[in-house]
Amino acid sequence: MPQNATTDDPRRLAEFEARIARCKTIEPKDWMPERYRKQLIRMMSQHAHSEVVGMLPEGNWITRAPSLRRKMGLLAKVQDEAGHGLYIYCSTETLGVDRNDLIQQLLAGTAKYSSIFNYPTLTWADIGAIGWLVDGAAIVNQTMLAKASYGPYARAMVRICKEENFHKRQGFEIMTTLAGGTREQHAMAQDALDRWWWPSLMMFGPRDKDSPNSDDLLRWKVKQKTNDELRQRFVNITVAQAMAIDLTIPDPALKYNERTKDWEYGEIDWEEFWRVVRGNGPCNRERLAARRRAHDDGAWVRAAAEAYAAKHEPAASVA
Ligand code: BYC
Repeated sequence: MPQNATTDDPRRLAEFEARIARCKTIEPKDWMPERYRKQLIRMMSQHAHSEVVGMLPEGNWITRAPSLRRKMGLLAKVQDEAGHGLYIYCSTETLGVDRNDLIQQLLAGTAKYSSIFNYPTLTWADIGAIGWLVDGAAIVNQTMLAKASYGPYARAMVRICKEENFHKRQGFEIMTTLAGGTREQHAMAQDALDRWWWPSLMMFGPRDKDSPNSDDLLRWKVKQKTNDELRQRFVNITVAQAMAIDLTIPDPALKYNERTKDWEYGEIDWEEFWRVVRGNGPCNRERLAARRRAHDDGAWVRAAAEAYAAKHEPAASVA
């Protein structure tokens, strides 16, 4: 049972759960248990932060993209990620929190964001690997979240998933080109897959038995599938794609199970996962420093926007 279900009015809680059971969305003005609201703020704000921090590893390659076409694709992708952050901050604000407070938590280093963005982008092939694997993992996760019980979050996911599909295709196209190129290019693609494979599996979160939030989220249909179920779905989709472009998944334990039709995979390094989540991954400090710098550099834009709003909003409301 969710932690504070007993402190909520039992009649309202029953109505709320009946609504979810009928697959009706919960909207901002509907009554909701405090625990549901808190879980959503936690998960959605982490998601918004991930989109914004996620711009950094790829942004690093915009000036070094190998052609104008690749540069335009990458620019559009990174800009999309900023948009995703904005949609999700907006939907989180419908739960009664202030976006500035959430951003302050990120800048103070007290908010989480996806572990995956704490790894470095060493070569151009990493841009292919991120689009293919990281956006590929995000699609698997977020297609399910597009059916989440909280309306504003679910609707944001519909649009985001459409854009993520484009991102995945541009990444897979880069990998296909490199894997089919010279011996050096093929090696570059394989090296990127070797470095991004395991962190991509970690994106889905801890094993189900170590996931403290899943009970609440599954019960209230924010999550429709568990962390392990989604991770398995991602592995099944991605192994076939790697084979199609002649790349090898860096997992000697990988094997197909004829009975379950799943690709079974080896043990994830959970120590590495928790190290990165707790702030000690290869790039955690660099990412936060870059976010803080960008926030400071943008102070004049916020001041100008606020001054504009102060000047024009009262007039707009009179009209
Ligand atoms: N990294 O109980 P659990 C993108 C934390 S960006 C860091 O299983 P839950 C893109 C978790 O927060 C897309 N922390 O949690 C952008 C919890 O800590 P707290 C990012 C992680 O919520 C740019 C604790 O571990 N996607 O697509 O049930 C370029 C225990 O975990 C991670 C989303 O944010 C992690 N990987 O499940 C390219 C999707 N995993 O809060 C691409 C939305 C777990 O209790 N989020 N933790 O202190 C979710 O679906 C779920 O929140 C998760 C975790 C599956 C991630």
